[in-house]
Amino acid sequence: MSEKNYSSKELIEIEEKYGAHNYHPLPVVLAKGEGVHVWDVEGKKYYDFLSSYSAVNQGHCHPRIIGALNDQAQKLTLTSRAFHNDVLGPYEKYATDYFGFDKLLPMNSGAEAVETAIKLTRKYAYEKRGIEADKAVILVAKENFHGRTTTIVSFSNDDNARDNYGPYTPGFVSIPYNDTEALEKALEKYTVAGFLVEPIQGEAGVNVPADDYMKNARDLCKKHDALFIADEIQTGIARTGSLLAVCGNCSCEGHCERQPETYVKPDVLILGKAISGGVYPVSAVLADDEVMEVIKPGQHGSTFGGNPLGSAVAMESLEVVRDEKLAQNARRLGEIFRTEMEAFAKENGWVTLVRGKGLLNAIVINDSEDSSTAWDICVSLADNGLLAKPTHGNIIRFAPPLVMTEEQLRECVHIITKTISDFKKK
Ligand code: IF1
Repeated sequence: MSEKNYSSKELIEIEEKYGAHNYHPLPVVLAKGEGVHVWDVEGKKYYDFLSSYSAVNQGHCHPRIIGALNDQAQKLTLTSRAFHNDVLGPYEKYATDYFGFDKLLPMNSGAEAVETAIKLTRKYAYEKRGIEADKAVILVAKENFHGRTTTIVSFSNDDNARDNYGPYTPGFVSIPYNDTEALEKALEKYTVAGFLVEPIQGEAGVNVPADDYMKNARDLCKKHDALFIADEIQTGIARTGSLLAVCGNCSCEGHCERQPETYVKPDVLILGKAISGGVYPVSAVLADDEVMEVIKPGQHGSTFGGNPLGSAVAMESLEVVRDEKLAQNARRLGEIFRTEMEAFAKENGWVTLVRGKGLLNAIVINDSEDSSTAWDICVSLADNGLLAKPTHGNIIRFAPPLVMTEEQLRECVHIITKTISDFKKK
């Protein structure tokens, strides 16, 4: 097919006509990515401050990860699990050592991994704890985002993600986020199989809980024999300044040292996105044998889960995180970002709050949730060469690739603060 050089405008029109309208993207059409930068069809260069929702922590098209993709793609891409392949075992060994668990169950999308964790948790409750069939409850936090399957949206309280997809899957109880007392009460009231929670709520607007929330949740779950399930699909892989957000404030050397005093080890760890550097869909559920062994042959799986191409890409993506000390860089640059933005918020009427951890941050815009101000500011940011997007209404998330330098970060802070200073409400 001849590659006509469509303009951004033409490409948006083609998508509009032939594609489902399940997204409302900013009017930017990207054609190239390298490190912290992306370029649109017309060649305009941008800083990427979304990182594909924290899937591109290692930077766009990282040469080592692309190299791993290309090498494996020349050999073997998919075998299904009907047979073994020579990459899956080494990947499982590498990743379970990397994160400190006995076993890994490989899947593809984040939602698939969350669904896997739900099935694992329920099966463990019935077969190991003797909970009555179909009576297991999984606790979830209000304002959660765990994906978009029918079961997952069954426990979402975001109407846009949930409406008109019923009938909904039962067996989930919502409790307030960052509320240890509410968690304890629910654990006492219900037959709880597990508590599924994001260490920081990304989509809800980068809600950072109290420092001891994860540890308290871990301890309460242990006390009630419920599994503590950490969804680190967005917060994991060094994004929040530690290898895992549940690590707390350990002095992570780019590789989880599992500091006993701060490492809050979940019973079930869910990973996705940056585990494969934004190069290929890979997700994973990690747990120790006591939990993982409830799944026997034929009881769970997927065509692409554990394929050699994704496994090779994931190993290299994780190695890059460790070699380039991306957790430390995220922690250091995140502190600079919040300090600079907090100083700006003091003198500018548009920014009411700055919050985040590592390089997962957000600002709250001083306008109503249903106003278009946050969106309009993001359009102006794009005009000024920086890509970001609002989460809910008046909150703008800022999450650049973790390979950013301090000089680049300071340049981006300048772009953000100047854009907001010059912003005039329409
Ligand atoms: C969209 C949100 C972010 C996630 C957590 C599981 C998943 C996600 C903590 C599911 C995915 C993505 C999905 C994407 C936009 C983005 C997102 F806005 F939807 F909520 F990041 F905050 N757990 N998040 O963040 O993983 O199946 O997508 O691989 O659906 O619009 P997935």
